[in-house]
Amino acid sequence: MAPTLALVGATGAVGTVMIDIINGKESVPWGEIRLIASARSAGKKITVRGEELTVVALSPEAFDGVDVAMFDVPDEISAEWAPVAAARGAVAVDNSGAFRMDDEVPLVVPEVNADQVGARPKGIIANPNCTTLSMMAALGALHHEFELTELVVASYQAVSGAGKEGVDRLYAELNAVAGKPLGVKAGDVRAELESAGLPIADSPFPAPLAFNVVPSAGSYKGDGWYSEELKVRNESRKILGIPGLKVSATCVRVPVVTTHSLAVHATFAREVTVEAAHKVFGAQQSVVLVDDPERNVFPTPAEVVGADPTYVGRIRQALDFPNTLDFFVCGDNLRKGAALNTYEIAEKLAPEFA
Ligand code: 11C
Repeated sequence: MAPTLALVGATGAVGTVMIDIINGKESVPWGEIRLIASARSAGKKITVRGEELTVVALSPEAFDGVDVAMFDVPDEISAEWAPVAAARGAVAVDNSGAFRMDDEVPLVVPEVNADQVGARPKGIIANPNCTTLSMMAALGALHHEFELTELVVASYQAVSGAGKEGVDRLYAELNAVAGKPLGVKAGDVRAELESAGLPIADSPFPAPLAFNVVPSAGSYKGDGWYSEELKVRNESRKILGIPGLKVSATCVRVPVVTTHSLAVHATFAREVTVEAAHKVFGAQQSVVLVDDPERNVFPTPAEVVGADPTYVGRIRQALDFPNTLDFFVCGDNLRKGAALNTYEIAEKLAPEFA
């Protein structure tokens, strides 16, 4: 019998993208697809692959008969309910941060470490943070060939990483400043937002996003580091299987709706050239090379949004650092960065239950 797939958080932002991904597939390996959400959303009707499904409330019984349960919910909901799903016999594929650094939970990017889906003593597999994920297919391919030893990244993160609240805030700010000659005097954007009834105290971001960039993502963790920067370091090490990898990240929020970008400075144990990197990326199904600087051809988030692959460009040899490449990566943080990677892991599991 074809396996049963559940989607927990079916009505949320990532859950909605997940349903789009499932609907866009030519074929899927699933028999039943079950949509699960909070009691507030239970009863809602959503069409999946031509069939109108009714969302059921999250409960232990909702996992009965489920083989694979994908979780796109906040950390605390996953922390409580992924073990419940696992106890009921499902494999939980969790997109939250609740289990990523648990030694008994593999952190999987199928292009890099698909072999780890079987090593899941807790019945849980974690999906990485969208910032880490946005560069991982490209970085993993280079690591495989040249052995990564050091990684320095700066992120340019879209507001949808902070959820619907982040997107609503950016649109509201842009609306409030539209057509006004702002960004020319310190504090003028902040003052304009205040007078438009949009004080920063009410924003999910600690500074204006309009006409601005904000060097903070996630929560402050002490010693100068924000949570996103620590996640990039810890998760990259775990996914690539390099516990001692030297990593330094600076995560920055930018006025982009969806698609994270990263400027990557990667050092390898072996000699690497731009030509060799082009060849490696060219052989990757999920990496698209957009790299013709003479013609100003490179990836940008506005042109990558909605796409599944990781886009890479601006590849160059660092002038003063041996065995080092600098490049620019764009990846849709809601697709490969969240829903798509989770779904790809789920599909890898399907044959176990067929
Ligand atoms: C952001 N990367 O852009 C975050 C969102 O650990 O799954 C995802 C947070 C996470 O704000």
